[in-house]
Amino acid sequence: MVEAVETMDGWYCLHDMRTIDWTSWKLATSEERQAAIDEFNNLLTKWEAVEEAENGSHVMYKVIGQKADLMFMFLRPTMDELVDLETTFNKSAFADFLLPAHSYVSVVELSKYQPQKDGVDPETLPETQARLKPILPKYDYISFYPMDRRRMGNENWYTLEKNERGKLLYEHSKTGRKYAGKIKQIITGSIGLDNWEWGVTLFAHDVLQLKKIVYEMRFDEVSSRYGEFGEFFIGNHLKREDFAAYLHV
Ligand code: 76R
Repeated sequence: MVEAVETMDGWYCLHDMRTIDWTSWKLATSEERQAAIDEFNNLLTKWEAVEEAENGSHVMYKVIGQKADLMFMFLRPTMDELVDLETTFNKSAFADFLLPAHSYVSVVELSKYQPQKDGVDPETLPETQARLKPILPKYDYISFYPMDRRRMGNENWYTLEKNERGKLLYEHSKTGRKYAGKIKQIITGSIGLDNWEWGVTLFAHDVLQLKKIVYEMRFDEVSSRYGEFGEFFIGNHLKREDFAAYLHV
């Protein structure tokens, strides 16, 4: 039987996409709009305190295109905290003006394909812990998409031996490393949690690098033979200080 790989799992993750109901936002009085913005700013202050204490992280992006208007990515140590956060957000006045567009549930994941060095469990290393519980970068652009590993005919990831999968991922990582400093990637696992097997979140300073890395990776065997991709969401960073101006009507 083919051996599975052990995963190291970190913070739980919710990608939360919302569409703004501009019609009702415009119909609200300016006092109602201001109250919604103030309350939301208080929520942001709470989330920032969580991030400051390194108990989670979040980012907020403006989605380009009609799939959504806003994309939040939330990380929390437990699924309970994640659902509490979502419920509190849903109860806020600002959420009255938002329509659900999409969501994706996963957990930050690293795998143990590489052989252990000096018998040290990589999960115990501080650098691994930092990657499993990342403070999300606030880069200008984000790209999120879910993906699967193919299991069809001769292209079946799940019948490949573990060392073979490890080799293919090592090749993949060499492509990835070429984008050091340009792209920051966070892989979240969602087998058993959501409809696809992984979530891929990429952050970039230059939006074109998102296209370049995904294009180049299409030619890595692990993607060309074994990658299946879902819907892409692309966003521009929405800074807290720009939030009120963004909503101004
Ligand atoms: O964790 C590590 O950095 C070790 C090497 C590595 C692994 C194991 C790595 C490096 N990745 C790994 C696993 Mn990746 N990654 C993707 C995508 O669009 C596509 O074709 C694929 C989407 C991108 C853009 C990307 C980027 N990677 C994985 C897995 C889980 C595999 C499994 O178990 O099957 C997926 C789904 C996945 C997908 N990867 C890197 C990158 C980049 C930029 C790196 C280099 C990171 C660095 O060294 O700084």
